[in-house]
Amino acid sequence: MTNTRITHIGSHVDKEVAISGWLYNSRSSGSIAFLEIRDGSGFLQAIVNKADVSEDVWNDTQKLTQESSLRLTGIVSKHPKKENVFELQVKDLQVYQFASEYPIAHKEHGPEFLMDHRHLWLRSKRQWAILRIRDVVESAVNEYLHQEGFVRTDSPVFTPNACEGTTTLFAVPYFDLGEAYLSQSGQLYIEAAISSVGRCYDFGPVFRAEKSKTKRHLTEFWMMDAEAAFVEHEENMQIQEGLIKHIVKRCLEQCQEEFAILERNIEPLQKVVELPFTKLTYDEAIKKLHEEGSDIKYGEDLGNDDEGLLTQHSPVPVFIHKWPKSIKPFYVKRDPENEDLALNVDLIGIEGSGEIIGGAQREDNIQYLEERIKEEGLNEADYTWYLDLRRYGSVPHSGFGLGLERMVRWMSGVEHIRECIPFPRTVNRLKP
Ligand code: AMO
Repeated sequence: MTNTRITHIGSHVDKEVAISGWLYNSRSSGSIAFLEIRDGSGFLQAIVNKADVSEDVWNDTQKLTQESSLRLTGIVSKHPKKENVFELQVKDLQVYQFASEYPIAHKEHGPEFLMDHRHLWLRSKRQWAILRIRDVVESAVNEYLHQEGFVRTDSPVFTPNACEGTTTLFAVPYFDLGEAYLSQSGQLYIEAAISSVGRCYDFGPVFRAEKSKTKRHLTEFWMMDAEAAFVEHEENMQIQEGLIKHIVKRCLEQCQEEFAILERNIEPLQKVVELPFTKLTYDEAIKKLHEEGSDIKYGEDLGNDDEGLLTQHSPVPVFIHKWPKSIKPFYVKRDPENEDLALNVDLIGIEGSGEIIGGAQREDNIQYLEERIKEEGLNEADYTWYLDLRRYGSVPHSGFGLGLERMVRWMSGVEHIRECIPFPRTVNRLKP
């Protein structure tokens, strides 16, 4: 007899197999019990017929509680009506544990209750689907970047200096060396690594002490920072577009079951793979926003509503590029055609997903960088190493940062980002 996982069950029709898992749901009618089993790879209906099993097995079946862990042996059969759906006709049952009364019943629970029980909530079908979409997104990112010649060179989490401004830093005491900060982005470090490997990326947790309590903000989230030597502004956008298309394509290919569980309409995603992305300069975006009735002033950052207005009729994500340099970080290169503008870019996703990527061509002129570091009130001594990169073989280069949970939120079509990371950290939540 073969041990198998639910995902492979279709290749064992009419054969006897054993499956280990948990009881997700069950119902009984007279002498027949229907057990919905999950084993991590999928969900399966197992049918226990009183006449086909021993008295002990039948008694155990009656005692099973939600989330009891078990091993079932039986014959695989095709679902009588549904294509590609299989069932297990149970012959034997071994119970690893009869679970205590499970706190998350199959009914509506409030979000705070579910968040308090996140360690258990992860087992629900919906959370299972999101975790798996997250995994597909991560794999697709790694796959695309390797395909494009990027080498993974991960960045430290403890850092001596700020990357994205000083207002959102988490400080931690660091032995006799004073304070360290949890990284806001690994960008500055991968800028160093491009001079070794040409194109590189990191992928890991970053931290922002941002008090934003929106559906898109976490205090700890995962970011993929990519950086490439000799790549300038336009090509930077091309790489980003290629990456997003690749992720969406992989999700469409590999997440059909997950999308069905989440009732996610995939039509908009198909268009994203096929059509070229839209590009608007910041100036054009402001003009468009005014036409749409927004009261945003030139020089302001785009808010949630503005991003919504700019993408509402677009079938594809929209690049907003060349922002006023005054609202962008010190490392962004000035636009040679207009010194007041920066060669940066934000990619705004469709379907209300908001900003997915932030990126820029980097300033390669050392004098200008020194001025900008002073202007931003940063401690120059902390950036000496970074300025070395502009001393020894400075090259034009660009990069970008993709927020993993923003991408997962968009792909899954869920409303709140807290469901897009296994254990979310937000302003109000540190547990479990
Ligand atoms: P930026 O600050 O735009 O750029 O961040 C890059 C991307 O990270 C995601 N993101 C967040 N996700 C969840 N919660 C948050 N609080 C949060 N903040 C940002 C977004 C965003 O587009 N170093 C630059 C990138 C670069 O130029 O290479 C940076 O960090 O998806």
